[in-house]
Amino acid sequence: MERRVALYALIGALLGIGAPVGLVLVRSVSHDELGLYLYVGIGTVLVMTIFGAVLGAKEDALARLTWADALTGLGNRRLFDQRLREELARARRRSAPLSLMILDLDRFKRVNDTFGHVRGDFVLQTIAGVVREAFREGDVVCRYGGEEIAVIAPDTKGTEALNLAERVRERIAQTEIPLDGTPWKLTVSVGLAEALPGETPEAVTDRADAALYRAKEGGRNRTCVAGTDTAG
Ligand code: GH3
Ligand code: MG
Ligand code: MG
Repeated sequence: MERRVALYALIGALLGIGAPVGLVLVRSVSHDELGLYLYVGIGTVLVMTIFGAVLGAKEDALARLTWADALTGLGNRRLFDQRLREELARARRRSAPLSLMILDLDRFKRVNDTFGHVRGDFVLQTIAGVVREAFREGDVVCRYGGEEIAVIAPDTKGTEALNLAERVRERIAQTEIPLDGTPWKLTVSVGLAEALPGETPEAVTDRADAALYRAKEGGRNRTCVAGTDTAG
């Protein structure tokens, strides 16, 4: 048995044993029915509630770890895959628009090569913070790959998403990140696709990716919007 399973089973067993033992103790000091009801009614319920809350809090913490990217605190790839599937299905049911953006840091390898991976990580965390701040609560911001961030924007048409993407791109370009005392600026390229009716997660991701590729080819620090054909 796993150690934690054994530990919590033991705590449960001790609490279980404690209940009748407590009952005997209560009985030995008082034969009053009220004392008995108070013991069972309040004592047992309180102990079970606290035990349940402790387990629930631990499960919450684990769930956060399961869905979060350890470095940036954004959603991880697993969350992205799941939410894209769910949000596309929801958009289809409600005939609502949905946009997907993939942001890729430009020439990020240079940061690592110049300042080392630890500073590179710091840059990634900073940019992740800027992106998260720029989007609404209902938008899903995830670390898609190494230095790529994907944003699912439900109920958002491509034209509206283009404004959002441009706003965040400009904000990043203006952000000064202190590296070894020198303010460092970097840019991102963005690929954007509005989901087509009934489109699969893979297909819309492919189109956003192709648009991102065009943004890179076109000189970086720009947003490209996917066409409606599969070539992006
Ligand atoms: P481009 O403009 O074409 O995107 O150039 P780039 O240098 O950003 O692209 P490339 O794919 O050549 O390099 C991506 C770099 O991102 C290489 C890799 O070391 C770095 N990277 C990926 N994940 C992490 C990470 O978690 N931490 C750090 N420090 N670097 C990372
Ligand atoms: Mg890059
Ligand atoms: Mg990349």
